[in-house]
Amino acid sequence: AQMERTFIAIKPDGVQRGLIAEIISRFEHKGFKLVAIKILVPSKEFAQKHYHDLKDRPFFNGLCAFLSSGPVVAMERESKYGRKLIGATDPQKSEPGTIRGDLAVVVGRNIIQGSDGPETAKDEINLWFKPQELVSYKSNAEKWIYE
Ligand code: YYY
Ligand code: MG
Repeated sequence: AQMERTFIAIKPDGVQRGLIAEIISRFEHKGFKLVAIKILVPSKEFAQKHYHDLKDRPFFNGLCAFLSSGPVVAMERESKYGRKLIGATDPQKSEPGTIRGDLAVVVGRNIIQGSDGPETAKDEINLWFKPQELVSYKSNAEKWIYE
């Protein structure tokens, strides 16, 4: 496996429920390298850009209204583990042990966004972060996490 960049966002429900530290700790404990992090309230237009692939779905408007309804914690992280920590889109179908499986109940309040692959990760990171917001450093933990 190769080091993969991923965009992760704690949605307004996760922030309001006091789950920022819980969610961040899961990625931190799994050895995901933190490259960028910030808190912001996205505009509705920004949410529409982020979810542009879903613009024809019936839930698009509500989804964009929800994402822009309060603060979101946005991150870029790097790992060789993929998106299994997050769990299936519908928390009713996510396995216990995953973030959504443990902490969320319904699909419209599934507390976290994670890019679904390297291509969408690239687009999402470019949308949410300016290049100067990404921090370049050597993780000293890596030699203990990877062989
Ligand atoms: O990547 P992921 O968040 O797991 O699912 P997507 O298919 O990209 O959908 C984005 C977002 O839309 C999802 O996290 C909740 C919402 N949504 C919904 O409200 N109802 C659906 N039937 C499907 C998705
Ligand atoms: Mg998605």
